Amino acid sequence: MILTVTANAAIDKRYIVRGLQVGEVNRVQSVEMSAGGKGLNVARVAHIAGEEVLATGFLGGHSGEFIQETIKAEGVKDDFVWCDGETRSCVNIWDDDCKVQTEILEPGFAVSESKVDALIAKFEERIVEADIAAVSGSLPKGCSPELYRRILEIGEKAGKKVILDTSGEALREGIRYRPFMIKPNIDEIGQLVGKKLNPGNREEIYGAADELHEMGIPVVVISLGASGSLMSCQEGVFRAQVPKVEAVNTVGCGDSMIGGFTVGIARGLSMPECLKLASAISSAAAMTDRTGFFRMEDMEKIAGDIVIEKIR
Ligand code: TA6
Repeated sequence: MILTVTANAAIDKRYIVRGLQVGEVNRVQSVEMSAGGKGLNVARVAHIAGEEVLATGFLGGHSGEFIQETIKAEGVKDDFVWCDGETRSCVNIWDDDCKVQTEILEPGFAVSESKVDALIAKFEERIVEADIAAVSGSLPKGCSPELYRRILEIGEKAGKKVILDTSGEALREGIRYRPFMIKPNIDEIGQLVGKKLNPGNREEIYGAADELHEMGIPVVVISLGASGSLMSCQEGVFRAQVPKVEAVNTVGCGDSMIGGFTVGIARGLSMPECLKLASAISSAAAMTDRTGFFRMEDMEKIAGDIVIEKIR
């Protein structure tokens, strides 16, 4: 079983507009809503790939009920901590004229200390039956990175692998508690190792990933966008080259990649095999309008064209 934690769930609203004008009235051509927040995208993707998934985190209000009903209908099991606030909405505006994407993310409701304790207790109970856990996304108001520290410590005590996919202070704090895997972007990895990295300088990026790996994080994955991704782990440093796909929505592709890793790890694949599966799922996710979703047939077609190269 794969366990996902989404502290800051969201209803993801994708607006399709034509020629977005800041400061003007903009009419939306079509709207799509999905149960989102990074961990829920991970959960859906892992379920589509055929794994049993349990989603936990915080939910509240009518939006929380919408999310619960939606994931239930999609086949994902859930055990959330219910809070007094209203789960946030995150808006992703796709301008179909200039093919540009704009994201507007709400901060999320305030979570009390007793609810944080309740989530920790749930995680401690559920991690026992899990093969792997993925803890993803930002923290809602009132929730300090302490939440992720406590989760990572429980995971370590239970002898389970915990992936931490977050950013900012939560990531800087989190890496001190040795998550099994992180997936920072180039700016974030630069902040973690204390130097600004040049995206064009591959050697510098490989070196930074190695540095984090040597700090005690078994797997460090860096997305290089359309150029694929890079992974530093015990077996070496690997680069995944992905074929060019007809991308229609790249929101949630990073979450889909994490979903692919959870599936590979739960199936006992080697890390390079996990990278291949995760890259295929993430590329397939870019080919659909729906956020945090992919079609098996797209993934299977892409998988054969992914090249995993050992760099050192
Ligand atoms: O990665 C896409 C996404 O998960 C969206 O579903 C959206 O809800 C957003 O990211 C949330 O990001 P955050 O960093 O605030 O948790």
